Amino acid sequence: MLISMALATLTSTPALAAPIKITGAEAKSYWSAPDVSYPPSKVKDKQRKPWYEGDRGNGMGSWVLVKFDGEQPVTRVVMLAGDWTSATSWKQANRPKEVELKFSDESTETWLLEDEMVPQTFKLPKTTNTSSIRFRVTQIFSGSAFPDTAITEIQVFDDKPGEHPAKELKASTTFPTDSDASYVPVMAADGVRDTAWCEGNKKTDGVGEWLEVHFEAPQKVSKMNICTGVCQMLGTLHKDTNTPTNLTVSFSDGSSQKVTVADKSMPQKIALTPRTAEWARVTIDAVRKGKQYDDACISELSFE
Ligand SMILES: [Ca+2]
Ligand SMILES: [Ca+2]
Repeated sequence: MLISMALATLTSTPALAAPIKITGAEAKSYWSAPDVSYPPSKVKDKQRKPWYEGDRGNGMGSWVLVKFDGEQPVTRVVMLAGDWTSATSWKQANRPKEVELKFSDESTETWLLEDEMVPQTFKLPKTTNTSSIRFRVTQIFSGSAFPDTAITEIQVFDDKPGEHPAKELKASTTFPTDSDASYVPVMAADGVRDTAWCEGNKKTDGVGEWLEVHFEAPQKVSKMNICTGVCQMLGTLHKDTNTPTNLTVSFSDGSSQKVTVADKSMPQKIALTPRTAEWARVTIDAVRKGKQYDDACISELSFE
């Protein structure tokens, strides 16, 4: 009895992670031209434009540093490696392959990355109190066209209650990757508003299609955070695709709830009847039609 209770406690331990606010960013160098520049602040703008190093050579040895408001207990770091401006530019520029993390107490960790256009997570071996993290690129995956290394976003988390980290995202269908972007489900869990999962059912306007978030462990769920359509800050692309307005949220415990979402290019927080679940699915019940594309998109989806 005691053993089974201990196990139950262990398996329901919530994987907590609240984002730590990045107050500033610096870099050894950055790429700029009269008409366009890629300063270090691009790693914290929640958009798909990246920081590009401006060193001579391929970017090995270049670094970007993010700062916090005083010392913070860091447990995990997420990186969108490479240039996420488009699926094409991601292939063209160098992506970090190995990064040295250096904390404000001078201690370091080495992070080996995969060569995939998906958010990548590094869990620190122990909670580290630090006021900054410097990411120094020590190995790269070579791009097909540009001899420069890019990082699109860096997100840093502590162990306080926040959005439940997603282990995996699944969807009923996915729009095929084109030169503009990838629309795979995880694009709805990358912390970037101008990347999205889009359904790929050519016979419908998206009604009936679904997106599912699997958590790292069973979680108490009481809120949904959602950015529907292509939830760009300027909002111009938002009108182009079908945008879900009515959803059914269903859970691994068999329960479900219908919700209405406002048609706006803004993150929305929707209260849910609290329950414990291992995964949550949103099924599209109705859409506002897009001007250009008859496909429905969701830019960000998370639960807390
Ligand atoms: Ca960015
Ligand atoms: Ca996104």
